[in-house]
Amino acid sequence: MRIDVVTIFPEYLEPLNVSLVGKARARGQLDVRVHDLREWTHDKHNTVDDTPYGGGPGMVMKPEPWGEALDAVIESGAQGEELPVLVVPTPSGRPFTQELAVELSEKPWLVFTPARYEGIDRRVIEEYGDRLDVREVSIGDYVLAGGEAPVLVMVEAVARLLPGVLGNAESHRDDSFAPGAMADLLEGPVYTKPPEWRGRGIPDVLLSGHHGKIARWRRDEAFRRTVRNRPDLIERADPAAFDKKDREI
Ligand code: 6GU
Repeated sequence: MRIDVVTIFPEYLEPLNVSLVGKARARGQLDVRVHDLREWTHDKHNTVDDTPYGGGPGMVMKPEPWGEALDAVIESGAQGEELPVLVVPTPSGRPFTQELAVELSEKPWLVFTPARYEGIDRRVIEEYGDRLDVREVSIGDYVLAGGEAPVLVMVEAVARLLPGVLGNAESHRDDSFAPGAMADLLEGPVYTKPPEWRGRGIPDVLLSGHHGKIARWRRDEAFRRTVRNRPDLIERADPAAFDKKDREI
């Protein structure tokens, strides 16, 4: 997969050199290209923002640098290569979910446009919406100063789904929000050695070697945790997803 990021803070994307994403890049599984939006300005001060039409607080990102930057990035695709999906981080976008992460992980090419200030002139989103699949996406119900941190979040969520990026092919099977038997439930608690730490032991069932009992215990713990932390997930789920033992909890 290829990922381009256009930003006025390229250094904010440095963490993409580290850990899972960094390793995927080093192995050639992921081609990440970070671009400085100011390279597509032409004035002495490399201006990227201006005051909003209609008045109001804050500044709006000017359309011309974004247009030149996105044209250049799109044209840098190989002849005949598919067009990218344009991912526009904004607190007014649709929620970024595991489902969207999976969908994006199946695309060959993503372009992210993290904005600062009050966002990008609307005409940019309209212009590229006529030519590309454009997704305006929010990572949650809070306001950040810019879209760079959301890009780090989204790239990591997508990269770990790419074939061969996670060590163990089964590592996402039990993820919270992963489809399957535990769909709709959060992951429960986990333990490792030593068997006793500061007087605290391990639930006996995990040492029993009884796989059926362990699976049931894990499900019960996942259910309990979901009821406590995310009751909305239980209410939203298909009632058929829950069994009699769940209902006893
Ligand atoms: Cl994508 N951008 C900003 N600036 N704030 C956010 C967000 C995005 N998602 C949640 N809050």
